[in-house]
Amino acid sequence: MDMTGNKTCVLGAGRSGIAAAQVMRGLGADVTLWDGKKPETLSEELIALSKEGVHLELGDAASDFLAKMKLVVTSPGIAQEHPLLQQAVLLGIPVWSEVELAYRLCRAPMVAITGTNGKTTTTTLLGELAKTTFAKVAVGGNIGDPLSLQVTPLTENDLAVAEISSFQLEWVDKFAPHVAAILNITPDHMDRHKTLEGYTAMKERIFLGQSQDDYVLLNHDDSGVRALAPHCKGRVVYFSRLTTLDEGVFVAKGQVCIRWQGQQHAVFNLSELQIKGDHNVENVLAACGTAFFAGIAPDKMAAVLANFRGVEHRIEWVRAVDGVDYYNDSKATNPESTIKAIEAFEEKLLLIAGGYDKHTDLTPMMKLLAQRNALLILIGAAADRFADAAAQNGVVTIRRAVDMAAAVALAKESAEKGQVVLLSPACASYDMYSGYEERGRHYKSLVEAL
Ligand code: UMA
Repeated sequence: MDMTGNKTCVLGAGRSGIAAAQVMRGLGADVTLWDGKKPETLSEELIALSKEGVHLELGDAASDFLAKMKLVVTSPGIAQEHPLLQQAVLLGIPVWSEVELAYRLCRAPMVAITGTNGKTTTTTLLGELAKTTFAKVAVGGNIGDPLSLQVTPLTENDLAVAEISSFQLEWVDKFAPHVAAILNITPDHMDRHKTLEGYTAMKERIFLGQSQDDYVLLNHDDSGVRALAPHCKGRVVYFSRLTTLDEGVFVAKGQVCIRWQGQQHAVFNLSELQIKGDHNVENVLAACGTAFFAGIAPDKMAAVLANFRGVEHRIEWVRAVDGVDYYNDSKATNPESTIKAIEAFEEKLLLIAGGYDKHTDLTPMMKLLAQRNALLILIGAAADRFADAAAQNGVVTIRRAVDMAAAVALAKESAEKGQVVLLSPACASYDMYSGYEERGRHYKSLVEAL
């Protein structure tokens, strides 16, 4: 794509925005990068970008700079109601999310994964499966590495594997991955999308651009996801942990099976799977299914699946201290994700939870904690609401900690041999950290120091 001289504006100078600015500058565009941060907080990276010719607009800058733009590329963290986005729409300037930019630049076929939970594990596993077949595999998107930067070097013979969030789907237009998957949908990001319907409508944009030559994998076990089938433009393929399907990806006699166009492939014996929990079986099914439709032969999958040890911050074993196992599940930023982590353990749990409050319903999670007689240690801005919900739903032992260090110290003091300490916050981290990665690494460093 030649962007020579095109006046483009990127909103947000985080990971996505910096990547979009770099990529478009490389294509010859005249890029302005805007961020709400004050000019005095300029990072080294931004100083370098400005030296490369990217114009910076920082803080509550006058928004008249937008009028001259031919294109606006926005970061996922910026809400649709943001005045600059509203202004761009009023001025008739096309607005793309950073993943729309990535899609337009990507020469390779793309596989895109979305869902409320399990995206990162499925995307990572699919990336590993793809390496058995493609010379170059780019893995990016919500997983952390901005997609636009990852896909630029790819050719038609390579594969792009993308983790896509609902935020990234807000401003898509031509985005049409060859293979898409929706893992599950439960209420999340209600502060942004307001209703489950609004959130679901955003998620289904992952397949709305597809054609009959494309594939969309839907979780048959999730009624909300299954109900999206009539909206699909590509060929619908189901995956199911619970039901044997006439066609699709499912579990039979402990084996992952792919049945498609009259042929059945026994892919992998689940007894060899190293990652915990039923939710991870669903992630494996989705990864195998998307891999199959991306052109990866079923007989190449078993060795990768057997060696896969999961991803950082996702029910990640940190260490054992005095017979107590410590796990880091910092990526659990909503109650459903925390419920899955709780269900993955049989041992008595000491759960560290709380953080930035997304106002999700806490009842099922608290009921489960009460039933499991778990000890709950609360941190962060959501602690009051979590404590109320816990008490109302019968959680007996509720403790407060001023910060993560105090929470880990309290867990150490309270845990007995054979028990498990689990950080699985059910909240975003923005009240205390820059993201769940920083939160998880801080927790791990505290556990390492015990
Ligand atoms: N900003 C403003 N005004 C605003 C909002 C943000 O100026 O109203 C600026 C901030 O000052 C900051 C920048 O925008 O400088 C941050 O942009 P961003 O929030 O979009 O963050 P990025 O660093 O670009 O990271 C984004 C994703 N972040 C979000 O969706 C919130 C990352 O997902 C993603 O890994 C990264 O792009 C690369 O693709 C993180 C995330 O929390 C992991 N995702 C949510 C989730 O998984 O639940 C959706």
